Amino acid sequence: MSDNKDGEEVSRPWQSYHTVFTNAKAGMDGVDKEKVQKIVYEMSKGSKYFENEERKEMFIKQKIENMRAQCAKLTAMDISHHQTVADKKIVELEVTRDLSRTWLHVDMDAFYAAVETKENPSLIGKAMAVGGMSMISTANYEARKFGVRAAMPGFIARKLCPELIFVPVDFKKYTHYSELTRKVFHKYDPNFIAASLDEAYLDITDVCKARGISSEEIAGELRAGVFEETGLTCSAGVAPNRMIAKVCSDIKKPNGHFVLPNNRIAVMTFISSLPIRKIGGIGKVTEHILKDVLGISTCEEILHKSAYLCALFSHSSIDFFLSVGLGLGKTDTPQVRSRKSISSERTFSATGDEASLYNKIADIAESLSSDMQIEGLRGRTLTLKLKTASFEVRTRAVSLQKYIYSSEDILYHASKLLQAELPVSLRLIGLRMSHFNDDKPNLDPLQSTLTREKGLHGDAYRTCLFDADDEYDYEDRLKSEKSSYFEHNSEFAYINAGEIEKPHLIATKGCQDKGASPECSGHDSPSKQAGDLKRVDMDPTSVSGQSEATYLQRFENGANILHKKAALPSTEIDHSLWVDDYKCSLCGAELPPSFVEERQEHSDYHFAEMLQKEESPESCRVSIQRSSQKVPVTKKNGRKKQKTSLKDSKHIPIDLFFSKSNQNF
Ligand code: DCP
Ligand code: MG
Repeated sequence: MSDNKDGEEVSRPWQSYHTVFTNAKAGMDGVDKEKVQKIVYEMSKGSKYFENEERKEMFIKQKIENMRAQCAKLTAMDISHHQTVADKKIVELEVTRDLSRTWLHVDMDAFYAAVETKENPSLIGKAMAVGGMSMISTANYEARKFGVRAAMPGFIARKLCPELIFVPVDFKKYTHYSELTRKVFHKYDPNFIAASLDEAYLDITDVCKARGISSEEIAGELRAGVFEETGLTCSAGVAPNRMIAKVCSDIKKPNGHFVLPNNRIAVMTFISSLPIRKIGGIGKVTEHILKDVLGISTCEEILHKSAYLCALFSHSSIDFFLSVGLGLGKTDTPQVRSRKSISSERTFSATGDEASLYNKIADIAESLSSDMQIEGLRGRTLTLKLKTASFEVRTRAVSLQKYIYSSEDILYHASKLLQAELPVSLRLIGLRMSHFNDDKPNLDPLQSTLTREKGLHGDAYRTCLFDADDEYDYEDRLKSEKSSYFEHNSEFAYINAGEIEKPHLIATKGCQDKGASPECSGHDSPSKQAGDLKRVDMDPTSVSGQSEATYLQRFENGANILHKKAALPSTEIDHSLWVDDYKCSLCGAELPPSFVEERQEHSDYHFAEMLQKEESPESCRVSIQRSSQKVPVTKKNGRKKQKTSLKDSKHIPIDLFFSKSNQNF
């Protein structure tokens, strides 16, 4: 728990208990924060989740202390040197400022709740939440006044607001309304970027010009159009780039818009007093560290402390922070990128039964093969992902000399990989195929690395310290480690038998070269994503387990790699959700590893989806597929599963909720 004065910490421990549930969303300004914190604290206390939060907190505290010590060691000469580097970077970044485009970020107000209310007007004016006792997906603005918010377990929400009405999630409805909103967005920017069902980025530069009207008028018109089409309200933000547009759309929520003029002074003034936490990509941990180590609370203060940032962080992080300080963000429309991998995985109750594991891997091979055939793909790197009963995640990969796609070939190689791991008790098996036959050899440094491997090993089954795809990034990253005390706010990688499983620390491909810019957190629409396709099958017999896992903490004191056993932050437990460690395998949203809280929220979001699907009578086995479809979630093989009624689940222990969340990704 954090640094309250000792006396206070004993008597009011909840004051230092900050979780995602206590973080304010729009409409929660007047909430009695302490009351919420106390209830959340009391209802979580003693749970595995709580313990994990405490461990995370201690870990961050340690980081902060180390970073402070590192700062204290800086000499005047060091600081002057870092200042020169920082000033140069600022000049370079400033040159990239593009004020020629106008971006609009639109976000529906209390989306799921609003849809439910539209369909059932008796809910108007009543505090309601969409979801159930284990998790709520969102709450309307009436409920938010009580501190009820998305991603909160329903039983805590009910404690905060005893009158709270729960409405079950119905994705069909939200998808329908989402489609309607997109029809409207399309009129203003046919290439709009759908960030999620209820959110989109539109480049309105051309429409403003063509019609000779202001961005303010477009924002008003678009919102009115959405209301006309759907009967739902939305909020919008207009700014010269996407990062700021997103911040702006929250300012007048609900049912309003805010326009920031396209000039540098307006941007700098806006950004100057903006709390860093408002920026997508700066979550609880980053905020904590920047504040406690460097006293940075606002975006402007980032620029004041630029020398220290350069002393403490890696290049990509510095670029990101300085971009935030300058109010810079992406202004281009992302291009379609080609698919890099395709995968299929299955979660099930932990088992060590070999026959059963082989059956499962055969199923997965079949499913992967059929997906590959649909896409016309052949690949030659096969990666096996395993999650053990104790939540360790392992990957093993083989680079083949020929391209394969048939289920027999996949199964043959996958079985060999699996065999080397036996005996083992597993709760998840995944297979991923990459390096397709249309990949361009020799143009890609990754490819040449792989070729070297191949030369050495042929088809030998090797333990993959990191995915071949990531090798280049990894090496690049290692180079910067020496000077980088602390790259991202949550530097963890999984260990497996003492080895690095995968460089989760990588600034992310596709983001790295852009300096892990805030726009890497911009959620691209599935149709615009770098294409990875992943199928996740939830086995109806899945059971919950504990959230412990091992991780490797890296970069302590500059260069060393320390192995430690500890609980993972929940975001990291969900790491299998992130393809290539930055793209959400379910919806394609991009969130680099450093975006800890956003990732947690994001996985909570999908978890809510999955829980609802698990709980819904018609579907227990869920297949989720992300490709160029607009609707990323499809159901298959419906099987009945007991539904948790609100009555029955009056007292669901919080651990059940969290351990369930772990199993799902
Ligand atoms: N959602 C979810 N789980 C979360 C966050 C969101 O299931 N942890 C779902 C429900 C929301 C929808 O996504 O209705 C959109 O998310 P927003 O963050 O935009 O939240 P709302 O639209 O509900 O409210 P706001 O008015 O703050 O945008
Ligand atoms: Mg919304």
